[in-house]
Amino acid sequence: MHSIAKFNEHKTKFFLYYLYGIYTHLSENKKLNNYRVLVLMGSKNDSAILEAALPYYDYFGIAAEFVVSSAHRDPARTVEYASSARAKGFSAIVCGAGMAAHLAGVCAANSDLPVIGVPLAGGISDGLDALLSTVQMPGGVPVATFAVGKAGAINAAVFIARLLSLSDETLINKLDSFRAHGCKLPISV
Ligand code: RP5
Repeated sequence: MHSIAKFNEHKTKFFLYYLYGIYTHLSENKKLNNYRVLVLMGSKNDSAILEAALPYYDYFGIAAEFVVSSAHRDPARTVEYASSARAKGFSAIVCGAGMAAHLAGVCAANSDLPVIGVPLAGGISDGLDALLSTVQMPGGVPVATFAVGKAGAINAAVFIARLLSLSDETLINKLDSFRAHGCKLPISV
């Protein structure tokens, strides 16, 4: 009798450890796969600059989805992307556009997610037109506007990692290593 009770006790303990293992595995996975960022660009020609940030998103474990949708050439589609982004599970929207760069502004007008604008060169004064079009938003409709070009695209990824690190210790550690490498990606990502 005694040995049966002992056996049952072991079985119960084993079962509880098993459940705990499943729970830990699922929550780790959730943490790793949870973050999604929508990266919109005004033209296919903008993709090389915006995709330069891809290794940074990878390093921080953030899934970045790149989509071409112009505020001017595909207005309805762009509004749909912005207004459905939160429900689809995105944590932020990054918008890269050149010339009369209204993409980030349109997204900020149609979503309450953090919207980051990356002005791109190609128009007048190497992107000064896009910078002013992106940054000069009316009060209440914010677009966090970063540097023109590749640096801005990369900083968008790092900034989003910093925002998400407010509630994620794994990201705090990743940011620590990133800083220890001179704010560059460690060699083996
Ligand atoms: C913007 O105007 C795009 O973001 C691109 O940088 C620039 C030129 O656009 P396309 O003529 O290549 O469509 O809308």
